Amino acid sequence: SRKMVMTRRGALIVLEGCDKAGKSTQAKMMLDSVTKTGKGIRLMNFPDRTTTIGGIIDQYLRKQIELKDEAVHLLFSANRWELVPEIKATLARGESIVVDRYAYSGIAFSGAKGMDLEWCRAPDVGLPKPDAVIYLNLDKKIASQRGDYGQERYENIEFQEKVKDIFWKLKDDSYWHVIEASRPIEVVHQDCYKIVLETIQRKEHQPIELLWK
Ligand code: DGP
Ligand code: NA
Ligand code: NA
Repeated sequence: SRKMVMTRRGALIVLEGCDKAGKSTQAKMMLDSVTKTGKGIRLMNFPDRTTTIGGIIDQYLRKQIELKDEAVHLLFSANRWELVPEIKATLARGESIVVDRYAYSGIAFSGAKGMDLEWCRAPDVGLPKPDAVIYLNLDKKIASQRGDYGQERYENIEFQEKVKDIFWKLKDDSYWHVIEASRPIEVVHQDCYKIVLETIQRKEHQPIELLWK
């Protein structure tokens, strides 16, 4: 006998924003809240420093090695592509994913070095398109009040300002949600949580689209 089974797919939710906007904190809170509802959800994080490519990226970020801007840009993109099978398989079995950074960081951080934005976008064209991007927006004054930046590459206020300008250019209101991240953590979480639940429901029977295609 044939049985029609309407399997639900998970949603791909991306958190973006400058360093110190609270992405990792919000990602963990989201995992807890959604898990409590009984829905499947997991976290992913780019760059994923645990892979072979991620290991090179890690050395680069910790300033242990130098790499040409173009080369490192392609490594960050390759690091996303190598996780695509896992992303697709996870969504297909009905589990949602909250991703800490994605292709937008790829363009914003390379673009902040002065690289051509279209060149930077090309290698990420065709990645699974996020069902929602939650952009955690942090005023530069408040960012500086959140304490010193770390010691890694890119962790300084001038560079982060350039990164932010490019994020703003990439913003696409058809699936981006800008959330003011200077408010209390729990308030920010409630806003993010509403977006995630709504997105999971709205997309459960929709195909996964391709980014920038
Ligand atoms: P995180 O582990 O999220 O703090 O990211 C490490 C740093 O790498 C952070 O400064 C942001 C930067 N970054 C994340 N993704 C990319 C990317 O695709 N390209 C470049 N150039 N930098 C990135
Ligand atoms: Na960082
Ligand atoms: Na990350």
